[in-house]
Amino acid sequence: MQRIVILISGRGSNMEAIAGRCAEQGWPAQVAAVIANRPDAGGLGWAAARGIATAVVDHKAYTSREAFDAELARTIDSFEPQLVVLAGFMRVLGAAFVRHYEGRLLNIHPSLLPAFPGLHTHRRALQAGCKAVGATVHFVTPELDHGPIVMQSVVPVLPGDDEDALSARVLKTEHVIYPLAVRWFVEGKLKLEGALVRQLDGASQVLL
Ligand code: NHR
Ligand code: GAR
Repeated sequence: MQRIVILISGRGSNMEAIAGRCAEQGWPAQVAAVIANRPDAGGLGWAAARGIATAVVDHKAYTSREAFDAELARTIDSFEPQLVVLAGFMRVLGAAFVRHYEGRLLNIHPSLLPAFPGLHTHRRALQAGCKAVGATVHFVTPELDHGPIVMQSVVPVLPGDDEDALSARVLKTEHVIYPLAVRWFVEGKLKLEGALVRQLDGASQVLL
């Protein structure tokens, strides 16, 4: 049984989707812990209610990013995970942290990377007049939102969309592609080939 640790900052709907699918579909994996950088992260209650271990490493309690990263890594490693999943985790992680989890750290970003890395992606996509947007699951590298792409989803931008409408449409697809990408990882179906990720069964890596 592989162990997955999920990092969250907020409501944790992607965490719910992953933990739910993992349990329903009998993956060769279990969610060993959910860790938040904010004590008030809504997803902590959901996880605890399902008997999943939870922990908080409050970034406000650390004087440097390096000190926060080190304590976060210590907490993660106490659960001995094969995979660490960022699910709405909102702190940029340093190069030392990222290198420690190289090849076993995934993120979902609510844009069609490499477009709109960083924050406020939906607002920026609307301002740019994009007619399609989406979400990207990628391996995390030290450069923010630039790691090898595992899977993407694509949705239309519709007339009258505001940030909330767009983010809700994208989020629905996140709940499909993130569990699938995590399942592929724990089943050994993902192969990193330099900057590219191949799905070994030849399954489609885009949800249209
Ligand atoms: N760290 C590295 N090194 N590489 C990535 O690809 C990362 C990462 C850490 C988080 C998620 C993320 C995203 O997908 C992520 C990817 C937070 C920020 C940010 O600027 C940017 C990107 C992402 C998450 N955070 C502010 C900070 O100062 C704080 C914002 C807040 O607390 O609300 O860290 O887009
Ligand atoms: C998701 O849309 C995720 O893609 C995004 O935050 C939301 C988290 O929702 N992530 C980022 O913006 C990373 N910078 P959730 O807590 O309900 O999963």
